[in-house]
Amino acid sequence: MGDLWFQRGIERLELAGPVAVCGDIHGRLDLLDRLLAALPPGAPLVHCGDLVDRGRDSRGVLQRLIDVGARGVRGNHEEWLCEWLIGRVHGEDGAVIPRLDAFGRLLGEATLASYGLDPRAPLHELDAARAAVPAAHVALVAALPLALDLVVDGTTYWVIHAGVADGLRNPAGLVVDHAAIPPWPADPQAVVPWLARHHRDELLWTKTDAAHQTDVGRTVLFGHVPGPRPVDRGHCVALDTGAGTRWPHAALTAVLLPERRFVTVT
Ligand SMILES: [Mn+2]
Repeated sequence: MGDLWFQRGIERLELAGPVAVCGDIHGRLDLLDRLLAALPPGAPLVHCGDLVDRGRDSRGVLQRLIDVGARGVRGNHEEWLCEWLIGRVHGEDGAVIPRLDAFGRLLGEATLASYGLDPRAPLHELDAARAAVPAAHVALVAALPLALDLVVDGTTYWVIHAGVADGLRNPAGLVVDHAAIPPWPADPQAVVPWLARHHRDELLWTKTDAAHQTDVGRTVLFGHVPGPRPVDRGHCVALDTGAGTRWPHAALTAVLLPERRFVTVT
């Protein structure tokens, strides 16, 4: 695998409806199973990434997604898992850094526990324990693209974990006007491929809700920013309803395409 997964960009996926596209799952196998039971029989499942961490059963979620043949994209939480699996959790100076301290215990802790590993074990022990992750799970995570060019019954959508923010963010988190960043593509349909090539972190990390998503000429289905309910604004659909958060109303939501009907389970 090596560098390959850092270069993985866009995949095209053509399906017949109904197709379900779900938001962040974050280890909530219970919600995933409830959602699968609530979907039209045989409807393919596509996910927006952030499959692991936070909830109790990251391992179970990955296995279920394999079992049902789900497709989807990489979330920022899979990014960490990828880096650990190939021994790339390094600091700026190249030294291996304690992943939990460095990432505020958000990335990896619950995932490691679901594989029977002690997230507080010394780093060398954890690194030696990578074999606890089944090869099929490694393959699933490694194969996740940054964006899915999804076609359902002839209509095209983008599936992107963080969506497409209405401006690139500088390191301080401030919006930089698109026009100030040449060569921002003039053709809206070229924006996502351009971001995947030049600013991939925008598609994985930038936190913007549905009110701050740019129009790239087709509907963008995204997760990453939990909200109390899914939002369909036409050019974008926000699907993260808090699975894996401690909210009392934490829910998992999918939108059924092409009719754009939401299915939410709690
Ligand atoms: Mn998330």
